[in-house]
Amino acid sequence: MATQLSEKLEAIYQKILQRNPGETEFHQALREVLESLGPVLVKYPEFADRKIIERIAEPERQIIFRVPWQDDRGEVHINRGFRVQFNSALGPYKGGLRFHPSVYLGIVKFLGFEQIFKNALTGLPIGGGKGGSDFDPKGKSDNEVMRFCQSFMTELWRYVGEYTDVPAGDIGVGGREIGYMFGQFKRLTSRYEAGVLTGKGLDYGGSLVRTEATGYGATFFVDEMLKVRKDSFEGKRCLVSGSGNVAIYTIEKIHQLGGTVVACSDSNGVIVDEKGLDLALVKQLKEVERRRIKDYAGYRKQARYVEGGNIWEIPCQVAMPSATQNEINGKDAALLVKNGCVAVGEGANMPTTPEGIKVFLDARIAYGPGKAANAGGVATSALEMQQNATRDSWTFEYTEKRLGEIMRNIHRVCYETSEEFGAPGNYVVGANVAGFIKVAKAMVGHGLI
Ligand code: NDP
Ligand code: 2IT
Repeated sequence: MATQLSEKLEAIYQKILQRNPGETEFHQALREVLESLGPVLVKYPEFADRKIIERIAEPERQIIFRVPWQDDRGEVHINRGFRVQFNSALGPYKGGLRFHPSVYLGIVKFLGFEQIFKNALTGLPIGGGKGGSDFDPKGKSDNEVMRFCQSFMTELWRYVGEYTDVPAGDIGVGGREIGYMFGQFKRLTSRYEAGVLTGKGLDYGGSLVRTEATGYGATFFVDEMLKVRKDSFEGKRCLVSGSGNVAIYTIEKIHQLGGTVVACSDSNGVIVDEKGLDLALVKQLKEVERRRIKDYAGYRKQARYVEGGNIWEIPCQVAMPSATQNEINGKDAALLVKNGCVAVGEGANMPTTPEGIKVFLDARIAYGPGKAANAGGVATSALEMQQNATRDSWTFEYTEKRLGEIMRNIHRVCYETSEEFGAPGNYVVGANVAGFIKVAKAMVGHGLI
């Protein structure tokens, strides 16, 4: 099913695979980028001469560590912590931390690898990195989460800092966890270094709009793709998978732009509300009470909960996957297209399998890949770093305006690059090529390091 690579790129790909056995998600993310790079190596032979691809695919540094902690009954648990500092050509390593039982090196590396190009697309001075742990925050008390975060930072603090590596949130890591990690960093270092983490609380150096940024940004990106097609969100029936941070603010912005989100989900099932999701209720259940999305059905008569359901079977015009990797396979993609879906914007990282991507591209619907569409989160993290560096804090309106400009710019760069490289309207090619060239040029400039 995968697109052919040139002989040279195939050889590079095979060699990287052999060096990194078993890291299937990393292999998938790598292959997707390589499939876009053929024409880049023709235009820039110096990238091949200097082995830029081989260097980009090898993280600059990888840290794996033990994270011991005690639960509320005093039982001892051991988790594994990761930080992969992938590429610092454009700035300090930047990228989130994921706490989820599925986390292992292959997941952290796929996320870190994509982060390099995503961060380049923002136009802001940030390199790429990612980290996390196989810790499962579900069902843990507040005190257990705090003890875990403190233990995690007790090792991580040596490797992070506003000029070296700036982590943030991702799945399972939100404002609460960032707060506990910031507190422990401050305690261990005796430094109030606000710029060491982003996604902080608004009381201590966080930025307005960071909470909303990924979902808002992804929706802005889809809005731009629709504009190219002389279309808009107005009156559109939409699906948003997941019910976490990205999903919630995607729903909010879609509703502000005149669309209606009729379903969301979690790893257990799907909530369908044909009248449009009641976002205040979703926020109360998920953000305030930390409950499951299933409980929504108990408060809205017309809503139904489908345990184990597949959200992509519901007809829609716009789909915004906002849960996790590989949540849309080839069959799901074909069903979406068949049911009249005209635009897909990825709030999640790599939510569509290679087979699914092929279906969207062949059908020529507007398809915005994660590394472009969800870049609003990390871009607003970079705005938080700017505010911290100048000890300033901006208004919501100003910060959202900056986010909107950044997303429009990313869309424009991806679109123009897709045209320049012979694949007009293919945002996968646009994002991969534009992101790669920016990083590659900086690496050439830095010499062989
Ligand atoms: P949250 O932890 O807030 O929410 C995650 C949501 O996705 C939950 O509803 C969760 O359901 C669901 N989910 C997670 N893992 C799985 C799984 N293996 N199978 C099915 N459902 C799953 O995370 P975010 O909203 O922050 O992240 C969502 C996606 O967006 C991720 O891909 C992340 O990498 C990406 N992203 C996040 C950014 C951010 O700023 N937070 C920025 C850019 C991208 P359940 O509760 O059942 O696990
Ligand atoms: O995948 C992502 O871009 C994030 N989880 C956000 C990273 C960040 O540093 O804000």
